[in-house]
Amino acid sequence: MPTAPVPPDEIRDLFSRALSDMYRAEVPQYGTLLELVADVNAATLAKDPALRAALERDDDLNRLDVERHGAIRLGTGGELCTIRRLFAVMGMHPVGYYDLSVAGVPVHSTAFRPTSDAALRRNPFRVFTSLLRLELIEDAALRAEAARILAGRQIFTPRALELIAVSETAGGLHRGQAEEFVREALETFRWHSQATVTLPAYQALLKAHRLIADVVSFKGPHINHLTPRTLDLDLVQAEMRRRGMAAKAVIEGPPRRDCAILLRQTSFKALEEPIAFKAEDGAAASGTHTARFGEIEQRGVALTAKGRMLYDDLLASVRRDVQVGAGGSQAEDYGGELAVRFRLFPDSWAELRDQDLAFFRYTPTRAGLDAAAAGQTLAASLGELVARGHLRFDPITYEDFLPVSAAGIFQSNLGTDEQRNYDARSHRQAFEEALGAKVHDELDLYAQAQAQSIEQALARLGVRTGGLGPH
Ligand code: OOG
Ligand code: NI
Repeated sequence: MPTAPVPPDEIRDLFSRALSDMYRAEVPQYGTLLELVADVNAATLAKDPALRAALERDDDLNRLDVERHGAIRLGTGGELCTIRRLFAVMGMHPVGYYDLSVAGVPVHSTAFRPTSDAALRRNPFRVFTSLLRLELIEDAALRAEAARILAGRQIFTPRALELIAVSETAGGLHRGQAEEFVREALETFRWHSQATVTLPAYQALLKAHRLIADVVSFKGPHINHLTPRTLDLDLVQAEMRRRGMAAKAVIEGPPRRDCAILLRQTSFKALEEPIAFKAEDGAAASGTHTARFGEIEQRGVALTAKGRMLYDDLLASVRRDVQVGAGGSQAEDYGGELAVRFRLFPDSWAELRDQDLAFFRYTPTRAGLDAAAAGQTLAASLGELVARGHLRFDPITYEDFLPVSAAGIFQSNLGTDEQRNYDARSHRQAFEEALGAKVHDELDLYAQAQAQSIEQALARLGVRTGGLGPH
């Protein structure tokens, strides 16, 4: 009699820890970064008890130590479809569509991540997953050659494929299978120092786009970074520079604020790694490839559609007026201008809530529960319940990515800090067809989390929910 299936949340936790160990062994700088982030987080929490209390209330404190995101780049629609099934075994589902071609990067992407509050609390591990858009290679012969190479590779082990199918048909994996699944799945993310193409073929791909060479020349989609979450990005950035790590010129995302919004990110340059290319006429050639890099992130509150529009407008206005050059020139002007323009974005939790710019999780206060227990009639609107101290609200963490920021991270890791703004059509439908599923809308997920918290809070306060708006 087989044992009960292992919860997908637990498989994800096992996998993310195993991946982190593997990456740490492969890229020592990642280990250094983890230590640095842990130190900065501990120091930040020690001097900011209010932040500690807020994170505790939100259950964000427990997950902070294991919180990471990674990224991979896939070559074919078939690979994307199978990776969706692989991530589903671990309770990770595609959320959001990111079109990076608008920033001159020939990919489109989604993020596989847990979607429920409970699963996010357990381990919020996410993987930013990109699909190469071969149709953007202009040279027809090269395009055909790249397609041929990709069609001939299998990035999953036979046993991983079997276990995905077992999980789908049996509704889960038992303990032994889950552990085997983690080991087998890890193989897809491993680094290979042997290219599957010859040096001249690699160079031709490189000339078309560095990213194309990275996807097409190898046996699998090596994990290219794993990013810990810090509570003070500026401090880690300064410390990275002090330790001689080549941090990118600009921090992506919003400026530093009292009330953190969305996502701020910075990365340090890719490592140059030795590669053995496929032998040609009996002669093997060695060379190097840059793919892997380090990144840190700081997460803030998730914005509503209205808040996001304001964010996008302010960011676009800065990018229009201050263009950061390839070597990072103008980076200081950019940072300064960003801070100035974002003064238009309210920076208190109360204003963000009143103006419906961000999502919050509501909980009854002790006073509220006491008043309810004493049989008092409580206020009939959320705003009044908050004003009377019967209900409190805390920011809901942004769990996703930002397309403009992601493009900046791609570009810095491809060897340039230049900001480019292109126009291109989005190809979401083709992406979802390859994926074999629709991506979840991240705004729906945040709205649900907020609505659920309101419903539960009001039920505990004994307030009837009919007709209550968010204010
Ligand atoms: C992914 C770059 C995007 C992020 O955090 O926005 C990213 C890649 O380079 O494959 O990781
Ligand atoms: Ni990243």
